[in-house]
Amino acid sequence: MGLIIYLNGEFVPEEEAKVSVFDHGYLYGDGVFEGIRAYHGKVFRLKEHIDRFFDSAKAINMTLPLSKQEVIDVVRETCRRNGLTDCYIRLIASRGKGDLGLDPAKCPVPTIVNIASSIALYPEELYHTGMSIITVPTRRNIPEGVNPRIKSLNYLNNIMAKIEASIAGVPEAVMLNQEGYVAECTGDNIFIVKDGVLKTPAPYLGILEGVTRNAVIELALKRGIKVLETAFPRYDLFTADECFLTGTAAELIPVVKIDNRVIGDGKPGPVFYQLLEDFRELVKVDGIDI
Ligand code: PXG
Repeated sequence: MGLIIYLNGEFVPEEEAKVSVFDHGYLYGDGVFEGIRAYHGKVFRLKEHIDRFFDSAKAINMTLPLSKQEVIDVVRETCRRNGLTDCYIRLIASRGKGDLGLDPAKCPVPTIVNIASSIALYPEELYHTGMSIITVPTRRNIPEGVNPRIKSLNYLNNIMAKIEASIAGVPEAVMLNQEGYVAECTGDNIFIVKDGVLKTPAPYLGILEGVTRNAVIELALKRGIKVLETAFPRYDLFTADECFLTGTAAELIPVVKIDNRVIGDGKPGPVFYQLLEDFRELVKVDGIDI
């Protein structure tokens, strides 16, 4: 059965959810988006996603035609209309229809779309065996260009890295920033554990400040684990006791090999298992009701 899609103030069947080929989201990747998840009838950290959505729009000088509360209600209503309680939600604001030039001033009205659909989960086995990933030559966008903190419709930087990983036969890529410090993966943030300390790249290094990342930092602090948001090179990956990734789709997923080198003892570690358990409890209670 087809989905009901929110498109510019209306809920329409997916066959009717059409956007112009003159939309600058299509012509130039000019726009922003969010990937959100609902668990058991609650949209996880919806307020944080909406805040980031509005910050992304502000950063590209786009004024959204809806208030934050209206966008929250659009997200909830899209879930309700599709009868979904556990789902993946894709909220998109593109610059809107304009002419063939790149001037956004020719696009008077942003196009707002929201999709709620079933989620493609990683196999549960991966949470026990761990992933093998590589660092790739493609560097993360420099903050002075398109700042990675903006969740923009320009994902080519990450897609290039993903292609490099796929060619090498692994599911994910570690991207370094321009200075060679570890930044993040193509759609996930990265954490390491060394001597009981949890470390993750700081936002100024040029990363998307993940909602899952921030939740994991809070959970770790609650457990009394020391957390450092800092800069580190690949050396710290290779010498880490544990490594894992965080993201809306992945939740927390362990990494046991990087560039064919074994991380720690080659198995997901105790800090990972503790935080995954805490996270899976958190999603049951921390969210806005559909
Ligand atoms: N870094 C990047 C570059 C991302 O795109 C994250 C980190 C994790 O952020 P959250 O807020 O989700 O914890 C993302 C997440 C998907 C998918 O379907 C995920 C993202 C983008 C596109 C698709 O897994 N972004």
